[in-house]
Amino acid sequence: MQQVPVSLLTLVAGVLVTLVSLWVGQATPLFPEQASEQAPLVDNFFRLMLTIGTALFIMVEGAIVIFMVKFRQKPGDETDGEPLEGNLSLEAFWTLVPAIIVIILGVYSVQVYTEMGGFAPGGLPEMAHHHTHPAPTVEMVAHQEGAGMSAMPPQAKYGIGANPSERGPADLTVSVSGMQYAWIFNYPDGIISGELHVPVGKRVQLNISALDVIHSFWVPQFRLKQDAIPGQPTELFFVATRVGDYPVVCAELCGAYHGGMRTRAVVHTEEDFERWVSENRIAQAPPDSEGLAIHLH
Ligand SMILES: [Cu+2]
Repeated sequence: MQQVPVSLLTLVAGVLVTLVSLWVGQATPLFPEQASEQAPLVDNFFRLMLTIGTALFIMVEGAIVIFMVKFRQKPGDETDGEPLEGNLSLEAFWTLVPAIIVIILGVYSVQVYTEMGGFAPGGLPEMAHHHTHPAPTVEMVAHQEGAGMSAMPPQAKYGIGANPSERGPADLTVSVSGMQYAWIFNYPDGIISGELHVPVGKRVQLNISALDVIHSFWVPQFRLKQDAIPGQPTELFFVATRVGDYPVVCAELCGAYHGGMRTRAVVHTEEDFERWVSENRIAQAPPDSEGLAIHLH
């Protein structure tokens, strides 16, 4: 019987590895649902990495298994293995391939980050208005908005969406304060809530701050995560695409009850959101809102 040529075997193996890797990358059930415009960008990037990783895994582990079987010690063979020295072309090959993969992934990830909003390069970090207020109040929101409008030098902004030229103006801006162990959301009209409520399909801007230690604002279904840093404002920009109720998780170990630092991000239809705003505006009329702010201390 004639032997199958090695090159043909390699070709078949290559095709199989490619197909299996593509299938694993596309069919992975690892992700929760996509609930923001930004989510598919992140997922596509992750799927590419998973595809490449799967191919490498099969090739490396496959080679180990094949070599274990094919070059195993024969019975009675007590001789040493053949001494092998460097192989320049092989070494160049296994250096070049990972280098190309890393460069491609690097360029792609920057492109995804820019598409999601990126961050504005340069400028000075804004330090004002964050040490004077012990708790997030309506006043604090007003201060932050005021700071944005004054003729101060350009401020470095960190986070997704910090580059306005990439994303345009927001439809809704919410100030988010992280503290041990809760998130407080300040809305326009002086509404204060422990939950994030946003309308579907609208451009939402979150101005994120921390009152004590570093926290991290994370909504897995939005594929967005941003640190909340004391003294250094950060932000997130997103468009929610699915009505629903999603978890907000603190993703930075921030103390003993870090695990309990969770709340909800509720995506409403537009009418629902209007109703939520008007209900809370009535419930939190000025005298009450001060009472609530004091209560939060
Ligand atoms: Cu936290």
